[in-house]
Order: sequence, then C-alpha cells, then structure tokens
Amino acid sequence: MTKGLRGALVVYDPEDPLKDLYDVDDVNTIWQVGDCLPSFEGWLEQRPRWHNTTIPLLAGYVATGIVPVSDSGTFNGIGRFQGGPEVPFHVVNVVQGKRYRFRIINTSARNVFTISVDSHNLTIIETDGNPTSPMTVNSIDMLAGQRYSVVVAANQPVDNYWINAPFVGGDPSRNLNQNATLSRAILRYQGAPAADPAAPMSLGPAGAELNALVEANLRPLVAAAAPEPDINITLNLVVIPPADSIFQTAGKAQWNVNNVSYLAPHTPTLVKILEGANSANDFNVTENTFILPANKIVQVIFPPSIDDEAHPFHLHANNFWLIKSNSSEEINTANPIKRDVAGVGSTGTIMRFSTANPGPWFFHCHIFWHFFAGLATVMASGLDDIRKEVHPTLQWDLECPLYDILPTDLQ
Ligand SMILES: [Cu+2]
Repeated sequence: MTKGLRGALVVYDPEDPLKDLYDVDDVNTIWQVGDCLPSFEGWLEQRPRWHNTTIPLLAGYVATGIVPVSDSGTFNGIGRFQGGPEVPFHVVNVVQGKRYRFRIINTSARNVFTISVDSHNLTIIETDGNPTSPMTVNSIDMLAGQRYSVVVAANQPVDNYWINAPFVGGDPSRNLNQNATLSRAILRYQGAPAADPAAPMSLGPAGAELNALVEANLRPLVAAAAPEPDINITLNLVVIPPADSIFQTAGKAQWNVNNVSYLAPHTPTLVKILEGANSANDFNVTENTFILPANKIVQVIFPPSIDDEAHPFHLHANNFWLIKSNSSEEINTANPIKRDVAGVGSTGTIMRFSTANPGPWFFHCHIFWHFFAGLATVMASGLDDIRKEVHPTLQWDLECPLYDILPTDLQ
C-alpha cells in the first residue's frame, strides 16, 4: 500500500447472477488505482532524492497532523508526476462489440479517485463483492479500500480513449509533483494505433454531461429489507490537533472514536480472548473493543462530523447494510446495498451488521494515516465460539517470543 506493494485477490463466482451482462472478466480486466507516495516513487524510479519510506512520512504526519500528499496517482502501478519521466500509461485492450467487467479497486493510502472513460458509460453491478441492481453512470468516486465492478460496452469507433482517474487527498500545494490530471490509463480497441488518445486529458465528464454515481441510489440485485437492530452503538469521530494530543506521547496527531484513540495492544486481542477475556474490562481502554453477543444485529450510527472529508470506514470479515449513505439524507431500511467500506462524513452514516461471524474484527478508517493516529475500533463477537473454533498450534505459540525479540521500532 504505502510502500507500493499491491495485488488483487478476486473470488470469481461461476454462478454469478449478472454474468449475462458481460463477455470478458479476467486478469486483464482488473483496475487498481493507488497513490504514489514519495517512498514508492523513489523505489520505482531509482531517484534517491525521493527515497523516503513510510516511517519518515508517518513521523511527519504525527508531528504535524498534516497528511502526506502523494506525488501521483497510479493505475495498475503506473503513474506520471509533474515534470517526471513520461512513462507509458497502462493500456487496457478491448475488442469492439464485446462487454467487459472491470473490477476497480482503490488500493490507496489516502486518495479518493474519480473514475470515468471518455465516450463510454459505466454500469455498476457490484459493491465490495456484493451484487447490485445494474446502474449506469459515467463517473464514480471511490474512497480508499472501496471496490466496484462496472460493465463497459466497447461500442464506440475503433480508437484510443482515455480512462480518467484523477484524485484528491490532502492539500496539493504541499506536493508540487502532483498533477492529478496525469492519473489515467488508455482504453485501446483492437485495430487502433499504439498511441495516446488524440483527445485532451480531462478530469472526466463535467457540467451537463456528468452522470455521477450517488451511492444512496444504488440498490441490491435482490431487494431485501435490512434486519431490525438488537444493539445500537454511536461512534463519534474527533480529530485532536497535535498540540492538544495525549496519544502515546503528547504532541502527536491523534484521532479519537468516542474519546479513545486506538493503540495496538502488546498482547493481541485474539490471544486475550483465547486466554478467557470476556468483557470490555478485560481489554485496554485504548483497544476500543466492543464486546458483542453472537447472532445479533448491530446498528452503528456515525453522527454528522464537523470534519468535511469522508472517512472510509471498513469492517473486517463482514458486509454491512448501508442504511444511510454519507452521500444523502435518505434512510433506507427497505432495500439497502451491502458493502464493507463506506464514507463517514458531514451528513452522517448508519450501518447494520450481523455478529454471526465470530471474531475480533477491526472496524477502522481506511486512510492509513488516520488509522495510525487511532481512528479504529474492534467489534468482537461470539467470544465463546472463537474459543471453540481456534486452537493454537506450537508454531502459533512461537510467534510471541519471536516478536518480543524484535527491535522496538519493528514491533
Ligand atoms: Cu479517516
């Protein structure tokens, strides 16, 4: 992620109920967009002056509270920055007349990408692994960690077309390498010359041409009401300026969830559970761990936040029903979509999830810098079931001593 490591893990469904909508869905139809941070760029371009790693970038963030700003966007690992080498853009090859299922993954540490393809529509059929009722748009905003599948019909004249993937994230004036317009790839029809599109590079549809995704308008493929909640949890997100922070050491960037800044415990949460932890009192306050009974429905309410950016909250191991999207004031319990990353921001967000899957599951902001500064909780459910199902091996027991002998800065 922040160091450039990336890879897609796609679980293909041979019984996909939407497979009649597309002809091609393979290794060549995966689009990974990401942010190219100074560390990655130095590594990629062998340019020592950008040879920062995540550690100094994090140090800068915790000292100032200012999110590091990426040099460029990347599309399947390739990106250009202002004044940098004109590396060839990633090319997506298509054949006229065929329909493609593109699986788009935002792998970035921070950036929000806006995806569009010149002269083509995008028909959304999936959110984070959950099939949706097909909805056609021409522009999609994606937060860090989010995934969409879109069907694109190669129904235009044989030519080269821009795939636009501009992004926002942090204050661009803090990194003059950044030129979001250079974040893009090429859709190349078979028979078209191996050349850049003749059209100018744009940020995508705008004005009357724009038909952008509104997340709240998406519906699941199979209409179903969300179950009624058994438990309600309200989570308030608050940023603390470094000057007021008491996180680890005073003077560091800090994010709180309900007045607690998450700090990874020395003894892992799962180990504590296996050793008998049963209630919130058995965990450090800074683990911000919610103990939930099995097989219940939990509703999480994020009140509107004064912070105007959307935090992509991600729940591990579960899809939630998105009862209220940050994109709308609408409350939808009748037929909400399911997904596992949704924005939390200025209008408020409501989610419901089932605790039928036992485990201590991270529930955190997917912006790497915010996560590091404490914007995380753990939703632990089915503790007795965990103890019945998880049986550590000798190899497992050896992990802790190996960890304990690591130098402190690697722990
Ligand atoms: Cu965040």
